[in-house]
Amino acid sequence: MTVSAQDTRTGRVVALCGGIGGAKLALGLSKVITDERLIIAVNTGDDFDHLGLHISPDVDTVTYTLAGVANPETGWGRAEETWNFMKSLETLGGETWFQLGDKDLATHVERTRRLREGECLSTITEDFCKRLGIAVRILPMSEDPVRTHVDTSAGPMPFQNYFVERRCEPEIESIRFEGAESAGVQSDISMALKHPELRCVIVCPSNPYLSVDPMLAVGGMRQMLQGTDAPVVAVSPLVGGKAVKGPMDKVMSELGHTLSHATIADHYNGLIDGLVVDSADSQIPDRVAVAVENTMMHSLDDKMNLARTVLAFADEISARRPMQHERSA
Ligand code: FO1
Repeated sequence: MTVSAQDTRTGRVVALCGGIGGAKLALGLSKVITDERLIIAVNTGDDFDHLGLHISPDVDTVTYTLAGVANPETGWGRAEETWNFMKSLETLGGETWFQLGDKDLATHVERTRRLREGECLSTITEDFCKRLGIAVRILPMSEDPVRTHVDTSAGPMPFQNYFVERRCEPEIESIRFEGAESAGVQSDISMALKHPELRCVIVCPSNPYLSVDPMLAVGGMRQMLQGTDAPVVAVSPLVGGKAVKGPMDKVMSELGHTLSHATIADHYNGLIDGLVVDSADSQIPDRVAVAVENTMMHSLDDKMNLARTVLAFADEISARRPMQHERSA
């Protein structure tokens, strides 16, 4: 049974969100905080130009998920898709390794047209959200181009060529976020992070290395997270000691990391006040508060329950936190 109790606390919540895993918690949050108090800041490091179109995969995954039109099997693209465009493209010898459904194609064509007319990505994204009936705010992490590139055993390549075209087969050696340093955090996200009324920041259970790190690399983002009095709470993307899906296990081991909640806590060292994990992990440094909860999200109830748990955990950390003047005394 879905408890419809909505969260009435004031204060903005900013959720940092990448692809599919993060989108599940973003959906849960959007059912608990149902208006513009919730800002979902989305990774755009996966963006790329393809077939002459500007494609923003994580923005679209989150938008489609919150609009209830995402493909339930893949998590990306639209439900009830048709593939006439791809079939025709194949007959013309076009690139078909990146699957673009007919409904999904409209998003890329219209976004590309509006970008070319000089509109910024956040304006376009918010307009699409309004048209899809989404009441919370979904914003790209930056208006400036940030592009994830991976250095692999098969040489350097853009993220989508690694993740989709090469199906994550090449061994990953390092990850770079081109343009991140000179990029600025999207202005509404930045204002929310600096706002005295900020309630908390939530790092959704996205891949820390591929989906969250590009966001942390955007100029000023780390400083804002370290500078806020609001608690920053992350949800570990590991369940049962493994990644839920996607290449996380492979990426983490190829980067030399052990698969543990402690590794996640260390990775976010100095940025997070709390970590929500599916099982206790005694190696987590005690500077990080830990909540042990079910973090596997199958049903909408699971997503809403985890959202409520994370918000309550953040509020608890706030309540325990000495006020600014006490701390500076
Ligand atoms: N992921 C795939 O594994 N294969 C695809 O053909 C594919 C197409 C695609 C089209 C639009 C879109 O928004 C996402 C798409 N994705 C596809 C997912 C995409 O690679 C994302 O970057 C990942 O979900 C990681 O966030």
